Amino acid sequence: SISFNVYQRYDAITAYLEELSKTYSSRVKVTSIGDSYEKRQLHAITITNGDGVANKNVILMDAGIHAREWIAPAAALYVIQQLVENYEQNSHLLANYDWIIVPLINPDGYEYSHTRDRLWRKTRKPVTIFCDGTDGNRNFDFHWGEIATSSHACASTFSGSSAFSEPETQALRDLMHSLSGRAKFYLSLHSFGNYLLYPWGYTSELPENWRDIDDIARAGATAIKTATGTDYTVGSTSNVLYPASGGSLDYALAKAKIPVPMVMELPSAGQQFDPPLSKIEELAFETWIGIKAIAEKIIEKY
Ligand code: 0X9
Ligand code: ZN
Repeated sequence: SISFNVYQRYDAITAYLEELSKTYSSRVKVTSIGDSYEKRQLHAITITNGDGVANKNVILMDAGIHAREWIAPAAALYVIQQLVENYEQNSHLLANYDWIIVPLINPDGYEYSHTRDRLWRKTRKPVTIFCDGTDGNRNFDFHWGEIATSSHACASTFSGSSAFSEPETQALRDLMHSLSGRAKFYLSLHSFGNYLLYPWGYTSELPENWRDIDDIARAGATAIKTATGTDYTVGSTSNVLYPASGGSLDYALAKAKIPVPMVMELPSAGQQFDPPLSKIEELAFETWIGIKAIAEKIIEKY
């Protein structure tokens, strides 16, 4: 089991995933999709209904590409807990779909934000003798380095020495491509600001299927509003937040051909990247309500 009254560290998250894979071995598999720069395993949990049917459609999620956004991995763990430990109530979400979740895609940065620098955002691979780290969400190879990214190694939005310069973004890229054709929905969890975002980040134009994506995102926002009263803004990244290129969101649609990709910027509870410990569980629950509503739409339409 895992508790939501603290922000869990990498080792505790890993132990929880291992525990689930042992306790629920017919429905859960934990794999490593690669190593971080500091040689931490990047764990993906595959959750199924255990019926043994191969190559089902997939819902793909990640969290924690930005180190300091601690509520994001917490919410991903909550989704995992609901799908695995509360399976009976959620089995409809696993009948024809498998879920693959990477709850902490940037563990080096996450640990560094716990031990050294609370506001660290990037990965941890050195770039120059003075500065470390690349913004993982500027490092994807689609309009890489064009907009709202920095070419300065010391900047918090440094796009990297090249596209996919980081082992963490390479691993996520490879996972996306390995699920090509199967993955229908991709969700990347971030914080903060209550946004449900879809492509594009690189241009204010909209993707050809934006009406479908928008409709599905609004189902999530409405479910959250109904459950807790929390407001989410829904729209394309460049139109409702800011233009930015090289993110995993745009890459998922353009290159991995995942038809419905979204970024969710979770609430701050008035404390930026530090929602109080007493709020973690309710924010994670509320996020789960939104994700469940979105997943139900996806399952119905794809
Ligand atoms: O700037 C970002 O990477 C995200 N916001 S955050 O405050 N969590 O850093 C927004 C990402 C939206 N998606 C794209 N830029 N494609
Ligand atoms: Zn972020």
